[in-house]
Amino acid sequence: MRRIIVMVALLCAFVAGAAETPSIPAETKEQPFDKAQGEKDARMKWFREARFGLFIHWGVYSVPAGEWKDKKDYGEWFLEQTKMPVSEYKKFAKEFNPVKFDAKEWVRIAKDAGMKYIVITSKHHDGFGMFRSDMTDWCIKSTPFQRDPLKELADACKDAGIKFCFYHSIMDWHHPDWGQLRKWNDLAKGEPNMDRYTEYMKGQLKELLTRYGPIGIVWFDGEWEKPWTHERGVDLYNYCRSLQPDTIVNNRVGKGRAGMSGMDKDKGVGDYGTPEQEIPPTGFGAGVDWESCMTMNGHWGYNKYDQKWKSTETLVRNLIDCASKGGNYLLNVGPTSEGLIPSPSIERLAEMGKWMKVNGESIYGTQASPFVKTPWGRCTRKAINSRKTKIYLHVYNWPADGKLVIPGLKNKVKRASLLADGKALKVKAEDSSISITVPSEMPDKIATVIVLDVKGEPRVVVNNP
Ligand code: H79
Repeated sequence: MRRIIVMVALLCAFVAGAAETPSIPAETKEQPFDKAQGEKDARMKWFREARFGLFIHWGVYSVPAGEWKDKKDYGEWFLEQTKMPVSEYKKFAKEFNPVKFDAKEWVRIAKDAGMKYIVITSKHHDGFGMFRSDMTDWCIKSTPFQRDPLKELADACKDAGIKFCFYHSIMDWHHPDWGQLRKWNDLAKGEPNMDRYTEYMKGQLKELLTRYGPIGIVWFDGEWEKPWTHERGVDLYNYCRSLQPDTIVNNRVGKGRAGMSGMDKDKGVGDYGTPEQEIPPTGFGAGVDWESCMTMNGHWGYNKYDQKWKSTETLVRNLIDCASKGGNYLLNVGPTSEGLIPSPSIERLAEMGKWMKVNGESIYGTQASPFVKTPWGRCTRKAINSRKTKIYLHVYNWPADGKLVIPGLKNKVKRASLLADGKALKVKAEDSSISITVPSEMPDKIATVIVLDVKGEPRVVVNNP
């Protein structure tokens, strides 16, 4: 069923003609009530409303901070890329002592940015556990730090009303039983055994899903190597939900992911699609959940040389772009080995928060744009009740003549206003378009949001120019 939905959605996306089209209309077909779908809708509710989350890539790779010998471009893939013997890599754990880590402060930074959930690496591909695990010493217990950062974050999230989630790598370069054993894993003896490995991973997941309170999402990754199979994915999905029935599991638990575009091509498992470092050219229609994860510079894990930061304008517009297509934006930070989020990240998150404080209503709990094309920017919408819809126009290109034209909208517009100050704007219905008189200066250079109050469901002429 899911496979069919995704295929149809992809076909629609293809027909709609990728690059310029911000979204395809969300089709709502009358269907008999489906119990499994109803259960999923209830479980996904917070995720669909949240729209914005913080990704945190933190591990012992933050000690070398991206540099080794004559290269300065490493991140969380340090171990695989340098091919350092695992026995040598272990020294970074001994040097990992993030005494400046302050869970409450990290959660405050996320919350003030307008984020509703935090996904942190409990274990990345190097296998190192950022929590106190009873299953292995290759975890925070072997560092001078000794504290449990995940526990501290889980508690701080609970206090702040933020959903706490973790990223857990399936691939493990350290564990001797991961089926694709690295030559430079000098500590591994004997033949790898995937059944044993799966038991180990389940043991850690049991710790994570029973000791840290309610977990919003289990965010798997590293599923693409051969030893991982569809059957193991199905089993792991069921295992996570047997421990916490309400938890959401991403599609990287299984083998269905179509590369970096992140949606299922076939044999999908998991609750939602995970585009990585890209935002899909169009949405996928109602009922297909997804979240684009992206870095703020060019790395996930901390790299002290990478100062190629995206602008606040780009970051806010990426968030809007995701929302306008019915998806979430999971924005990454890579903290240092001292336990600090880099200040350029903090500054940008604070600026995003300023925009969200004024305009958050146009993001949270919204649905994809009803328009095929919006040349002036992006659009989201929210059904207020069966008779009322709010349409949010996110304007990037301010009209030079002071008239913003919305072609193809058939509904009667009861009111148009600036979201920032609620001031009414003059609306004129023309033949097949609506024209709004706007201030001559663009009030918010990042994106100015105009709200249209319309009667009923949005009705848009398809193929509007
Ligand atoms: O944790 C961050 C990265 O370390 C991790 N995912 C984000 C969230 C990541 N792993 N790999 N990559 C990023 C890039 C890898 C891409 C490839 Fe493949 C792996 C190319 C071929 C195998 C996955 C499977 C993408 C295409 C096919």
